[in-house]
Amino acid sequence: MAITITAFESSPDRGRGLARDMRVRWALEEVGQPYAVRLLSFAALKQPAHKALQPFGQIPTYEEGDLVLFETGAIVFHIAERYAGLLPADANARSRAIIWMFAALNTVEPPITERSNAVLTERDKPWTAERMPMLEDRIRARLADLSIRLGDAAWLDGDFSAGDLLMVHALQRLNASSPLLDEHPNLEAYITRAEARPAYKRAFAAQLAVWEASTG
Ligand code: GTB
Repeated sequence: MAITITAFESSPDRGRGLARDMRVRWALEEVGQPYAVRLLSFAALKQPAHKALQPFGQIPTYEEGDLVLFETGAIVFHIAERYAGLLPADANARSRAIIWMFAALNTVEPPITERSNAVLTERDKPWTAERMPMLEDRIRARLADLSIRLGDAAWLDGDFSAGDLLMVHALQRLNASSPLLDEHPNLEAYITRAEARPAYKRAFAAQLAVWEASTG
């Protein structure tokens, strides 16, 4: 069944792989599934046609035959369930990999997103400078615990999984805007290892090409 996803026609990250279609592209590349992309303007995101697919007016969405999905966690989970390559076959190992999908989305990513929002949209507010140390301490605490758990392992639990994919993408948001990761060389190496995967490189090149085309 043909797969179509949505993405920004002109991404605010200028093709650095930070917009969330990158997760879906990367997951599809890991499992070897081709996909088409429908590019949307910010205005189109808020139109009824897109909101029928994504009630919050965001990218990405995922269409496969009659199936329409939104939320990158659900989309990556669907891809990992349907196609081999992102979750182990052993039931317990699979459940442990799924833990890391939830940990990435529910425990590690929220403080990172909170800080990014403060930097991107609240920079000029009088309280942002006062709030920033607190936001960064919350991230620091998560990174310290994650770093200890990862130790010198290549991936969070055995082979590379959908949990690593979501975790790395959450952490990359920090790489772009803060030195917090510098405190944890093993997390930096973890990101570098993930970025060296051929599937990651193909996904990154595809979304960068969209940005380059949009700038002529
Ligand atoms: N929980 C949803 C999911 O995981 O699918 C969140 C989806 C989401 O945040 N989508 C964003 C969006 O459509 C784009 S990716 N925003 C438009 C809107 O809400 O109106 C988030 C994002 C945006 C910009 C950068 N950047 O510039 O670095 C990085 C990530």
